[in-house]
This record gives sequence, C-alpha cells and structure tokens, in this order.
Amino acid sequence: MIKTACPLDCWDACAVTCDPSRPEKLIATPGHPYGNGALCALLNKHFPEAPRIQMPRVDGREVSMEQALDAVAEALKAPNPLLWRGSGNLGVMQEVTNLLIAELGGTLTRGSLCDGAGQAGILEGRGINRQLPPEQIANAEVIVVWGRNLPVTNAHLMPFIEGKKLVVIDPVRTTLARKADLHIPIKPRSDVYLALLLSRFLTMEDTQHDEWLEQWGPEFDEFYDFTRSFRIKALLEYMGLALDDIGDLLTYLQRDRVVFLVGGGVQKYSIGHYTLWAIDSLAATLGLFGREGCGVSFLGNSRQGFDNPFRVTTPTVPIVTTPFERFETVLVQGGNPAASMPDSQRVQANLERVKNLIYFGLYENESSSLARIVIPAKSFLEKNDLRLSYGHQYVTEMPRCLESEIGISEYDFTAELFGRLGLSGLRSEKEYLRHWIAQCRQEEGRLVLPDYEPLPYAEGFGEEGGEEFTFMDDFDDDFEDTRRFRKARKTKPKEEEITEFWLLSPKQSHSLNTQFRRKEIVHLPPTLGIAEGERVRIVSEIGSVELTATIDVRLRPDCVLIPAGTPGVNRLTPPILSEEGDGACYQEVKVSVERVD
Ligand SMILES: Nc1nc2c(c(=O)[nH]1)N[C@H]1C(S)=C(S)[C@@H](COP(=O)(O)OP(=O)(O)OC[C@H]3O[C@@H](n4cnc5c(=O)[nH]c(N)nc54)[C@H](O)[C@@H]3O)O[C@H]1N2
Ligand SMILES: Nc1nc2c(c(=O)[nH]1)N[C@H]1C(S)=C(S)[C@@H](COP(=O)(O)OP(=O)(O)OC[C@H]3O[C@@H](n4cnc5c(=O)[nH]c(N)nc54)[C@H](O)[C@@H]3O)O[C@H]1N2
Ligand code: SF4
Ligand SMILES: [Mo]
Repeated sequence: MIKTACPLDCWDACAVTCDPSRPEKLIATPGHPYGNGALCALLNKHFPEAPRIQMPRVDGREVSMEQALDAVAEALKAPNPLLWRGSGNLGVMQEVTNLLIAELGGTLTRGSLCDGAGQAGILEGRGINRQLPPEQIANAEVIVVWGRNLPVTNAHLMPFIEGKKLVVIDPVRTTLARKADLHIPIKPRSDVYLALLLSRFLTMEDTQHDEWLEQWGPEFDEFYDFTRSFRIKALLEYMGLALDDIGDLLTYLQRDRVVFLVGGGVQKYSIGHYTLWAIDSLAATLGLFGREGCGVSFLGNSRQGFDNPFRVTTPTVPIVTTPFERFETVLVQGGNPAASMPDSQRVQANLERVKNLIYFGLYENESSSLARIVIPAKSFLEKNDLRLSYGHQYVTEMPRCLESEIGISEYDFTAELFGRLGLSGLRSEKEYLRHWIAQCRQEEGRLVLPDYEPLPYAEGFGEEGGEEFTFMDDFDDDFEDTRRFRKARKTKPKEEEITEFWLLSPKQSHSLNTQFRRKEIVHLPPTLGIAEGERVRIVSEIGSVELTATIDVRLRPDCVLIPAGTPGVNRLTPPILSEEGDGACYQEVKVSVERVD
C-alpha cells in the first residue's frame, strides 16, 4: 500500500492510498483529518477509465519518445518559446518546466483562468491570503456559502458544516440551496452590492463589532459612509431582492460565530476583485477575522510561505488572453487552452498559426488535436510529486506507486531537454522534493503548509501581521447592465420579455474542467417555453454554440447555465481581464437563445 494524493484541481486534495496490484481501486487514506473515508467518482471511476495518449506523435505520425524529445528540442531552439501551463495536475513538480523556459529566454503566463480576480480582492483588504482551516469552519454556528457549490466541487467539506445554520447565496437553487435554512437566489454579478448593503444595515442596527474594529479597522467610519453612497431602494431593485430577504440574512449574520465559504462563482467578472473586497469588508464589519469559529474562506494561495525553487523571472503574457500567434514555439502543458480559455474560437485560430505547437498531457482534447508534437505525460501514480491544497492546510507526499511504459514525467522531460540543449543547473528530482518538504511544518505528525495558522489573522493583516484591515473605499462599474441600473429602471421586465440571459458556467460532477465526461447540454429556465431535448443555439456577442436543451427549474428566469468543460461553452465568453488580478471573466456576458430549425 502506498500513500499519495489526488492531483486533480479540486478544493479537497484528498489523501489517497494505492494498492499497486489494483491501481484502479484507489481508496481514501484512512484516518486523515480531512476526508470522510471516500473518494469521488472523478478519481475512482472516470480517472481509471479515461483513455490515455499512449504514444508520442510528431507531424501526425507516432514516434518513439526519443524521437519526439528530439523534435521538441529542435522546436525549442526557436527564439522566445512560450510555456502555457494549465491546472490538469496540481503537484508542485509540474512547475519544474519553468526552469527550462527561463534558461531558453522564453515567456511564461501571468494571472489566472480561475481565481485571479478574487485573490486580488483579498489582497486589497488583508494584504495576504491565508487559508481558513476546516477546523475553524467546524467551530462556526452559521455557514454562509457564497458562490461555491460544495456537494459538487468541495464535497469533503460537507461533514464540517453539518448541523450548522446554513445560508446559501447562489443564483441557482442548487442541492445545497434546497437544504439551506435560507437561500438568496441572487442576481448574477450583484454580490458586491449585497455585501455593501449588508454592511450598511448591520451598522444601522448598531451590530458592527466595535471592539474588533477599534483594534483592526480604524477606517470603519469612512467605509460606513461609503456604503451609504448607494441608494438602498435602487440596489434592492437591481438585485431583485426584497427588504425581507435582507432582514432574514441579517439575523443569521448577527450570530456570534459566522463563516463565509466564498467560491469561484462570485468573481468570474471584471469586478471580481471588488466582490471579494466587499465580502471581506462585510466580514470585518462583523469582526470575523482572527476569532474562533469565524472567517472567510476562498481559494487559498498554497505556494505562500514557500521558497519556490521553480520561481523564475521571465517576460509574461496574460493567461486569459495569451497571444499565441506571436510565438513560433508554444508548449502547452497540463491544460486545454483551446477549450478552457475564453473566446475559444479565436484561441483555436491563433493556436493554428503557431509553427511548433507542443502538447504535453494525459488525454486527447481540442488542444492536442492542433499540436504538431504530442508528448504523453505520466499519470500522478507513475511519478514523484508533492500535493499542496487551496482548500486546507495539509500537504501530502506523492511517491511513485506504479511503473509504466507510457509517457514521461515533467521532471524527466525537463532533464532530457536540458541534456539535449546543452543547458546546465538542473538539480535532481529528489533535491527539489526535499526542498519543498523541508519547508513544511509538522502538526501532530502531519505535514502542513509553512504559513499555516490555526486562527488566521489573529495577529493582524499584511505579510508580517500586525497591520490593520483596509476597507473597500471605491467602486467603479461600467458594465452595460449597470449603466441601465444607474438610469434606475423603474419596472422589472416580465419573464416572457427577457431576451438576454446571464450565462452561468459552474463546475459539474462528471468532469474536472475539460477532463473526463463532458456533456453537450444547456440548462434553460422553464419560462423560456423550450422543450426538453430541443436543439438550441446560444448566441453572445463573442460567438455561438449549438447544444441540446434541458429544462432546469433551479434557474432564475434571467439565467441560462452551461457547465464549465462543455465543448464550445467558451465560444461565448469574452477575452477580457478582470480589473485587478489578470483573472478571467467567463460570466461577464449576456446570451440569447434561438431554436435551431
Ligand atoms: N466536480 C468538479 N469539481 C471541481 C471542478 C470541476 O470541474 N468539477 N473544478 C475545480 C476548480 S478548477 C475550481 S476553480 C473549483 C471551483 O469551485 P466553486 O467555487 O464551487 O465554483 P463554481 O462551480 O464555478 O461556482 C460555484 C457556484 O457559484 C454560483 N454562481 C455563479 N455565478 C454567481 C454569482 O454571480 N453570484 C453568486 N453568489 N454565485 C454565483 C454557481 O451557480 C455555483 O453554484 O472547483 C474545483 N472542483
Ligand atoms: N466557461 C468557463 N470556462 C472555464 C471555467 C469556468 O468557470 N467557465 N473555469 C476555469 C477554471 S477555474 C480553470 S482552473 C480552467 C482549467 O482549464 P485547464 O487548465 O485547461 O484544465 P483542463 O481543461 O482540465 O485540462 C487539463 C489537461 O491536463 C492534462 N493533464 C492531466 N494530468 C496531467 C499531468 O500529470 N501532466 C501533464 N503534463 N498533463 C496532465 C490532461 O491531458 C487534461 O486534458 O478552466 C477555466 N475555464
Ligand atoms: S474530491 Fe477532489 S481531491 Fe478528492 S478524489 Fe475527488 S477530485 Fe480528487
Ligand atoms: Mo479553477
């Protein structure tokens, strides 16, 4: 039995035990403090069943790994090669290829398809993004799940919220929303207004946390004035909420121990950083930082506190709007930019213009089909690595569990190319892994992140602690819908008058982004009058896609939903960067629905 961890891009980063004689039957490592004895179907069913790329290819022909690596070496001689790395495997050794690109004078990406905007918002208020340990979540009385879909994306946190008062803020009436004590079916992209309005009401009712604010929030009065610059009635109308909804929500927030579990959903917008900043400012109004059973959890920065041996200084291009066509050689590693980036039609056209597109991955997908050179990777069971998590503090070693003829590890790939290209300075794989592990801390015999704090922000904010919280103090929103809002629309459109819909693209249970089972379905609200199974064309100002309709009673009448990972979803999404954090804005778009005749 060998202990390892799940490499998939998921909050849970489960500890996994592998019996090398039955690698298709992985089990959850018994006794791990995070995890409830079960792994999800993504790892247990879809991962072992997914057909792997078996052989390297060059110019459409299968070749040996030696020949393929020769071709890669030749391609990397072109000036300024670009490395575009996705999040197919979250092991730290994925990043070793940075060293190769830096040696070659190449380019890396910056920003994020995932949490860039939210991360930037957290830094505004707190100066550093510390993780809220699940043990603090378990101590809360009230859990507010704000744009995170726990049962689908973060299932192993469910036991930690059991028995608590539950509030869900989500435009979709998800399974969790149905179970909640209160569900706020918020209009998409309006969370920033809700957070500001709640802060204002809490203060009007004199339920701000004076003692905490005195120590850590001296700018609170200015923040309160700022929240008063928005008109209550106009905000309520814009969000489509009644005063009663806010009143109900306040009674939960006024409890003593409150935790916000914020997810990706709230920040897939140009203003995503403001949303996290506003939610944090609301939390600060309540004094939720650094107190037992309180806090705000978002995707943590798992690399924080590490001296990262793979950090290099190179020019960068934004990962959200990568100009592939400007590069002669592009290495795509562990990702599927042709499907996962916004405006995927343009991305595909630009990838086609790259002379040497190298794809290094486990599976065939939209990106591998465009590549001149295809290099199969080793799976996480076949190589050495280390797993950090953005959802909890535990660190798990990932020793090789299996030998396999297929593919090459990222470390060996890098070493082979250092050799072929006459580069020097690469240390051994063991040394790198030791370097990472040596920096981790030990808690009750387990490795945890170096900057793990059982009660984050108890000693204040900023990189070193001791600083005050910085409240949100400005907000500028120029999205089309908000302009309409500024003109203060008097009446809500009737349901049958809605012709433009918000496009939601949350995660789904059978796929991990574009890996595994990807259905070709769009979820439509019943108010549209379209029948189950009808073919429809979804159109945005960016592009269009044809899908089969499923009628979904969980949806607001102004939303359509296409799960992330659905082929073609990103033909609809805009290639824009969030105002801060170079994040993607997948949901900053309106779509219309047409019947296909
Ligand atoms: N099964 C599975 N698990 C996954 C993944 C996967 O593909 N499949 N992907 C992984 C990755 S890469 C990530 S980043 C995480 C993300 O995990 P989550 O943070 O859970 O992200 P999403 O599923 O994108 O969105 C969460 C919720 O936000 C809601 N939402 C959408 N728009 C808004 C809005 O404007 N306001 C509010 N309040 N809510 C909104 C959606 O309806 C959805 O229920 O999940 C990881 N886990
Ligand atoms: N519309 C819409 N689009 C989205 C999102 C959304 O919410 N809406 N979410 C975005 C988010 S949060 C994310 S994180 C991105 C993810 O987008 P990407 O980073 O592109 O991830 P995947 O599409 O899952 O592609 C992962 C690929 O990694 C490869 N892989 C897996 N394991 C390994 C390995 O060990 N080594 C190597 N070399 N390769 C491996 C597999 O071949 C797989 O095809 O998608 C984004 N796209
Ligand atoms: S829940 Fe997440 S981390 Fe755990 S096995 Fe499934 S995909 Fe992997
Ligand atoms: Mo993500």
